[in-house]
Amino acid sequence: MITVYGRPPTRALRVIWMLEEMGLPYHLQNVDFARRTSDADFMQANPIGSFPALRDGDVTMTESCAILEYLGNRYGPTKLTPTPHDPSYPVYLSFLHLGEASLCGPMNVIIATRFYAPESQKQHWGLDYAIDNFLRKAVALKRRLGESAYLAGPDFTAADISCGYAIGFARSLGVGDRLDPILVDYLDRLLDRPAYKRAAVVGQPRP
Ligand SMILES: N[C@@H](CCC(=O)N[C@@H](CS)C(=O)NCC(=O)O)C(=O)O
Repeated sequence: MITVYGRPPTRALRVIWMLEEMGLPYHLQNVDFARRTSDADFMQANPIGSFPALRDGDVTMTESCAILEYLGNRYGPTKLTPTPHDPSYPVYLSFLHLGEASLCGPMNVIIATRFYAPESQKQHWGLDYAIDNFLRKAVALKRRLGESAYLAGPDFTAADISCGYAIGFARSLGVGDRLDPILVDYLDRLLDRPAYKRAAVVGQPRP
């Protein structure tokens, strides 16, 4: 059984969304975010202490977008992860990585500042830079979505999970009104997917 460490709204959401898209069974391992570095089982799965981690038999993995690629290739074939001979592969791979390396990663500083910085340091140049940097790079998505329905072409792929998560993350940080309408429309299309809707409530208390 596949075990996912971490839960929405952290980047574990990317992994759970992928599992839901693929219809694969999984177990969600509840780890308290605040105490995660004292959780021996979690720290063994992910020694750097970030969410998510994945355990699949003898395999342990970290890095949300690498896990998407693993799941598609290990349990595919699936259109969610185009393979190297597919003409869409280069653009797919670029956006799969762009979603984390260029979009989401730099936003950690926004989260950390908002929640953990002392009051006197909550407003600073680096924070505005991180937001402007995200918005400038998100233009690459807008340009691509002017050419095709999804980032890799006509089909939804793991690249959309990667970048869609990043745009949703930015919107949850209050940057929504600075997002281009094309990106807002794209995000709304992604969030309307049944697999996303199932993934987003995983681990939440039931009403
Ligand atoms: N590049 C990593 C980033 C992981 C990451 O930063 N996760 C956040 C939660 S969304 C976290 O655990 N932050 C605390 C930390 O890194 O110690 C990935 O995509 O999995």
